[in-house]
Amino acid sequence: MTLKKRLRKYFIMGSQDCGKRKPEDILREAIRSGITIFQYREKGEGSLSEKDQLELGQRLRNICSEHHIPFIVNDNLTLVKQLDADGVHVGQNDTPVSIVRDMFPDKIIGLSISNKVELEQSSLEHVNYVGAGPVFQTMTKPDKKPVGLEWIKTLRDLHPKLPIVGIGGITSHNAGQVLEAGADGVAVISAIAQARDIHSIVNKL
Ligand code: TZP
Ligand code: MG
Repeated sequence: MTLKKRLRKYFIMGSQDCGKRKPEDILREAIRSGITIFQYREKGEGSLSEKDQLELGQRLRNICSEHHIPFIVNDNLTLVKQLDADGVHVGQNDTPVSIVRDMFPDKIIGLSISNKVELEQSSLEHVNYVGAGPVFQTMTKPDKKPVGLEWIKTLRDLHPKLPIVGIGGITSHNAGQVLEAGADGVAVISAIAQARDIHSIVNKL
């Protein structure tokens, strides 16, 4: 499968996103329901200690391997190595992608880009896909101003072939607009992690 296709339903989750449910159970159900790629993002309030992160990461990594779902790790390059992840996603304030590429010549590298200034500062030659957002207002990153569908359209116009995934405030109701604006896929946390009926939501995405 091409990476563009792999990005179509991109589920992101850490223990802090799961409420009372077990992350393993949510991931299994999301995979059964049709997600195409997964990112382990242990971050912010309620996230696990280093040791517990490694243990949960190993369990989630194994679930993805069993089902041939690419396993991406957010930010943490040590964890990428320890879990032998398929890829890593970094933001503008994380390790520069040129260094990440030197460390991991064959892994998938994703980079968040939210505006033209960030785009100009980014070495796209080291990147396999770009995360664009937050598209809509979201409680998962409340302090970051939404960039709207306009940013997806702009990025698509400037880079017709670049694999792009929209992120931030995406639900089963607005996912279609994100794809129409030019994204190859939608990345979601709360829409799946907090869904009452994961199967129905993943289907609608
Ligand atoms: N990056 C930009 S928005 C966001 C991240 C990690 C949070 C997305 O979470 P949700 O719950 O799908 O809005
Ligand atoms: Mg980051």
